[in-house]
Amino acid sequence: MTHTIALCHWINGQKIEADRPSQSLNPSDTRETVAAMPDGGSAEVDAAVDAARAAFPAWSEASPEVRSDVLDRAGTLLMERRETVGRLLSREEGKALAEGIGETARAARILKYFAGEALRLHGQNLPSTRPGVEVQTYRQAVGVYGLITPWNFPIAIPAWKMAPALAFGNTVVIKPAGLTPATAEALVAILHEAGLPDGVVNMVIGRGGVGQAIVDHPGVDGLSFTGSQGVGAGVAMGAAKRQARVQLEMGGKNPLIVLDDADLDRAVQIALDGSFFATGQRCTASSRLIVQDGIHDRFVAALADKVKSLRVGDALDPDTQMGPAVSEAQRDGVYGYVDIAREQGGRIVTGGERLNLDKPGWYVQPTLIADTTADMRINSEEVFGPVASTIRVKDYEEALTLANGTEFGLSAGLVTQSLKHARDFQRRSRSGMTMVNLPTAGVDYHVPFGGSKKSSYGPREQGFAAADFFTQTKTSYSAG
Ligand code: UN1
Repeated sequence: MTHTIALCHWINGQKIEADRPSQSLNPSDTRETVAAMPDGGSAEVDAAVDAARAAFPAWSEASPEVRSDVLDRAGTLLMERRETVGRLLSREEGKALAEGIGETARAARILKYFAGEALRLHGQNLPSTRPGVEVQTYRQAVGVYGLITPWNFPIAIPAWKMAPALAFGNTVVIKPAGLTPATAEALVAILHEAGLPDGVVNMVIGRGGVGQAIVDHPGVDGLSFTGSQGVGAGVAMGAAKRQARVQLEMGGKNPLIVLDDADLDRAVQIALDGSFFATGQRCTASSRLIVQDGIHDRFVAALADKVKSLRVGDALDPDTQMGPAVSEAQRDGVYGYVDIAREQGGRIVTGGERLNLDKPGWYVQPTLIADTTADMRINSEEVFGPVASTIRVKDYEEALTLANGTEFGLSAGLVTQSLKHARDFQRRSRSGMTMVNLPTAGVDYHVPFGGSKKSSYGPREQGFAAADFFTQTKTSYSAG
């Protein structure tokens, strides 16, 4: 048994004590409380926004070296502590320990990447249409950003929203997910330890009311949200009402096409990784496996073997390959979708049963469902769990049509040896990201991330695209 972490809000560089009516539990063993947390409201959000506004002038006007140094130091500290922070992440979120440590290292690298970007913010210099006049563009800090982050990447997503906001001179109010606040708090604490000035990052812990107060606050200039499509639509409406900037990353129903010419072992490994790693709780997870007729039966049989042999268990056990679902609601949602798929005619090839291990946790069986059709609910709604369904197609064109045929468009994959089909897919896939001979999930941090249709809204996140959202452009004309 490890002790329960007593969480506080962070406002103006101080830890603010409050009652702690809620807990985050260890999904691998729900007898263990990871953290006890406060339940903030609009009073804490008001104080946090005031602190962020007060900190903005000095932070945005400081040399970019000041901002760069803080991010670089925080990245170094986080990398040094990736084992302990990664362990906390896995205890609180339930992803396998190697994934928890890997995600923490990724967050550290994101901080370091944006430490460099702080110095590379650049504009353009153009001749005017009028002789003797010059036009220049600058990118400038915007103000206070409200960040609302999900539980499935409890440290990487707070890092990839906070790091560009800070690098470019903005200040922040963040609400971490209620299921994983201790992991996010570890990052906020490290930023302060690295020398972040008071008020530049403020964190208010709580439920939906905190998010709503941030969305509606007139002192928040921009909102970045990752989560469900329904909540995201509300964030966008709240932002539109008061003309705040907004960026949303929401769901996916990501297709992985496997063509007849694919290397079977490779296709199976790609599907396994994309569909089941991180317990399938990634918006980039492969959930629709669209498989050509000639390889279909061999692919389904070989993938089923691999899925069956995945070791499901306590996230902290080094032998575990797949941890539990994050919560009871999430686990029950997975069961619900498997039942619906069965009722609608899907064939459960492996998994699909309730899973009870030797300790109380939200464990689920990794599940493969064959013989599904595109119109079934299992192929149109996001499950967010370790479930993949296969759809049989006759050729590439049919596969592409199905791949594009959902309201989502985040990531799409193709396994093939055909350069012709690969190139065609890269152009005609209606998703924000395409993956050829790679899993749909697992992205780099130095390039843009985002989708089309109902997967994303607003400017792209991450990489060089992050400056589009976290700065505003000033156009300056001058004559000699
Ligand atoms: C990844 O696939 O490496 O919430 C990242 C999510 C995404 C991040 C996926 N925003 O799952």
